[in-house]
Amino acid sequence: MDKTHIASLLKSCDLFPIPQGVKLSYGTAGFRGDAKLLESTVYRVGILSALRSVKLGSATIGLMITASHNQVSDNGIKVADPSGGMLSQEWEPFADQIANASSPGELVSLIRQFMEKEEITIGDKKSAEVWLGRDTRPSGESLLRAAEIGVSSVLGSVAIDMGILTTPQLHWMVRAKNKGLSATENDYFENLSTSFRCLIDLIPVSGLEISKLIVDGANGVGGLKIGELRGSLSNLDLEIRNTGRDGGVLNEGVGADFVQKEKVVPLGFGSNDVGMRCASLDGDADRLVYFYIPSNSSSEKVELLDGDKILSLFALFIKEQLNALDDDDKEGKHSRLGVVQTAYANGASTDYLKQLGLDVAFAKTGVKHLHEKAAEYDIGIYFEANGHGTILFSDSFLAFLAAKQKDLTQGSEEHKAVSRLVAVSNLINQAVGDALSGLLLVEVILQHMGWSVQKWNELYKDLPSRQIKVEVPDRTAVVTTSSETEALRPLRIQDAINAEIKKYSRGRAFIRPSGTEDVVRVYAEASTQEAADSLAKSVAQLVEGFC
Ligand code: 16G
Ligand code: MG
Repeated sequence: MDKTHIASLLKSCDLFPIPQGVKLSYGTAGFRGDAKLLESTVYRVGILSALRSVKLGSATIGLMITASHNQVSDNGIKVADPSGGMLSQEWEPFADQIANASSPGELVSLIRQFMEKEEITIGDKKSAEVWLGRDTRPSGESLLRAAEIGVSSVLGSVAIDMGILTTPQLHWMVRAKNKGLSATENDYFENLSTSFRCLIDLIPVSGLEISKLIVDGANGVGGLKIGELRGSLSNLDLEIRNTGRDGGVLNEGVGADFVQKEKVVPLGFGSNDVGMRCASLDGDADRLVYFYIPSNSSSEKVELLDGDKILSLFALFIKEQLNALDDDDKEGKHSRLGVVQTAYANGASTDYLKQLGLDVAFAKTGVKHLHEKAAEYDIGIYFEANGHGTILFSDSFLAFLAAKQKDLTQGSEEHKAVSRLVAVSNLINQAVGDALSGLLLVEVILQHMGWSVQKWNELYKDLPSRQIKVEVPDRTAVVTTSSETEALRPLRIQDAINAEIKKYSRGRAFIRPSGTEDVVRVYAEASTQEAADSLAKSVAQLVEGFC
């Protein structure tokens, strides 16, 4: 960096003083916190993303301003790499360092050291491009300006404001752009509606009565965008509630996170909706859950179809298509199918998937870990119970399908199965979990099977479970195995947990330090709700005793 560049950095840095006493960390979902305290962080992540683009030969980087399912006064920022996936974990420590640098001088010196280590040089030409997206939070606009100033303070870097988007839209657009494809928001919508139509046309029985789907948009960007898409989805009767236009507050008593955690009806839904198929999106539309209000319910409770149930439905459908391929391919030479869950997956879902004969792998909590694991398969389906997930297709499998599609006789069962798989790979977001594309795939599969939401729910019955958070002096005292199913530290705590689990029929429990809050999380399940509650409570007491 030459002197003029340093001077310009120091000047722009002065605009965004760092708040006192705040320690920031680039966690599983980027930086998050009270929006009022985030300007300096967003500005600095703007610098980081420009440097990342320079480092990767001017590839386009994405910057998303969102705090997802958090309250509306929070905001956050995360970086999308050129593949459309999450920022490489190797750069996370640098993100932490610059976000916490206490003075402009320290910031500049950290950047200089990092550029030297990474061999990043900045020339005069345009050398970096960063695409910025934001959700509907009111604080998004001023944070966007901070990000733009951050990006532009790196010479030759260009920031492009892509407007209000869902998180998965921005990831999709960044991926498409770097693959040399058309990457506008319109292209995204067109891609969804074309592949959806293609799958609908391949449904074996026609003329089915299709009931209405009611979508809870969490008063956020997801409801807005699905509204824009609705016109081009002729085969879907869609009603959208909680769009944010009727005075509702983002994520307050609504949305996927609320419905999944509380298992109660979101605001805007009630007794008139008994038995209807309903879906909830989260605040930035990268999570999706389904639910219905049971007819015998006198309380607010809903029947929840969470990420595990969506995963099971997807797995069943994909497996059915693979089975229709000829014998040679059934052996899985080209089509290794795997599913990835976390320790939070309900035990009944794992049993169900195994009983389908599927290879079930476990990854650490956090999208990036599941995504990485799923990418090891030709078709890797991953989901967190909270509703974040997608299906990844390997390039070699897609090439295999394309060749088959050409060779096979049109209209044959095998040709149809191949065409369905190709359409799914186009529909479902390859960059990151996407509530909009996930919802369209669920709808197609239900129509394909001729199933109601109740019928889908019967695939298996969830084991009762309970989650508790425990505040401890230092959550890092808990260290787990890579799949988070067992605690390695504090020493001997796992033996004590195992002794508790043994007391319960179908008992299972684990502990892990949260990646987003200063707590240790406890998860327990067992054959009855009372037993799950009691197991969770005794494990929580062990955590308090050992930590
Ligand atoms: C973040 C993660 C989510 C994970 C959650 C766990 C992303 C985009 N989001 O929201 O996948 O389930 O953190 O939170 O990776 P916890 O560590 O506090 O339990
Ligand atoms: Mg989200």
